[in-house]
Amino acid sequence: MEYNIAEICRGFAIAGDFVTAERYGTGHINDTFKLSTTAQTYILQRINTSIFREPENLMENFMRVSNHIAGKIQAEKAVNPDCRRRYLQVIMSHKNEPFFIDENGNFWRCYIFVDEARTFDILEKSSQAYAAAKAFGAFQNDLADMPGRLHETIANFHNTPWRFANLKAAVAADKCGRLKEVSPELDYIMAQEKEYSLLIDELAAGNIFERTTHNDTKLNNVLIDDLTGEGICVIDLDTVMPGLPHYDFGDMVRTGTSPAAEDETDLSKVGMRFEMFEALLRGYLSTAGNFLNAREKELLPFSGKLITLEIGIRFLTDYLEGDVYFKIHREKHNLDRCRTQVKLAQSIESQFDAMRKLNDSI
Ligand code: ADP
Ligand code: GN1
Ligand code: MG
Repeated sequence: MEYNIAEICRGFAIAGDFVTAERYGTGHINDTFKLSTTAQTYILQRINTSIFREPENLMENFMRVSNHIAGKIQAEKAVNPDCRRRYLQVIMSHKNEPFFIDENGNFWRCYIFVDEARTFDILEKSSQAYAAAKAFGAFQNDLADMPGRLHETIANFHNTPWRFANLKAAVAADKCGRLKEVSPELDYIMAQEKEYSLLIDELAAGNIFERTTHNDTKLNNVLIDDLTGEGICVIDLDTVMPGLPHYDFGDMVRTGTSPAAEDETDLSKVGMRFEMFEALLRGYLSTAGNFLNAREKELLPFSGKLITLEIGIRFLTDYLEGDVYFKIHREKHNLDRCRTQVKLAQSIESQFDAMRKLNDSI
């Protein structure tokens, strides 16, 4: 669907006059535009409200998180002169709300485009992995003292047993007659069942703790500074809510260690690069290491396999249900995505002893 962006811009207190807007990024859920006016560049996003059912609550979370982080960053002004690039600066609507609802009921938000920085769908070097993981660890650390509990923007988001139960329901229904195509992937996923409740059981047993986490730490959700190579700004705050640190570390391993795209069809290219895992672990522990307890730290390598399989389960469920959740751009797109996740989980499994040893040595 196309939108009248020039008209939508008029809802926000932006600087200058509308010049252009182009679709931007590779996200699977929202619609993102890079917007230029005569004065400034912005990101304008339409929130997918069939997935995020309570967008006002989501934006309330967003403002609490970005204000909390902004407070910390501004306190460091002397050491960080370009602090305005380090957090998302939301543009208010003319009704002084952090969103604008257009005449068709679409829910929009707008923030300043952080220039001279980029995101990577595939990491090129281990220094980027270190920088990105350090930034996500700092994000968790910064939010550790934020008062109150955030809204859960999507219930059960990282509840792996629940995701697995949904997959089994989709298998039983086989609504689109696709089950026959997915046997190898499904067999592997079924065989790992005993692992799916491990983190949730550890939480229930009081060995690990709920914290405020990002929950979608795809490596393309952190902006890497062009000049310094530093992870300058954590973005995509839709799922920041109560969670486990492992959900974030696990998703970094899922998206930061393979040299292939999430939807690569040549599976021989997919696998975990150990040097990337090491850089992620060292970068993450450099900022998150001080608040994790021994058991939380011990479970980090496991989280890489778990979250990779969890997202694989979600792609497969969506494929069986007829591609109703993730945006697809070709036939079997969700199946291709599921296949890379299964291949990556197998690669992680085969290197697991070395991952654990490295983690124990840090
Ligand atoms: P999605 O939910 O669709 O993944 P994101 O919020 O991650 O949406 O935005 C999509 C892409 O837009 C990001 O991967 C990043 O490249 C770019 N982007 C988002 N926010 C900014 C920003 N404030 N400054 C510069 N680029 C941004
Ligand atoms: C979605 O919006 P995006 O593309 O950053 C999804 C994540 C998945 C990811 C898989 C709200 O993230 O949970 O891990 O796709 N976001 C939501 O690439 O479901
Ligand atoms: Mg994103």
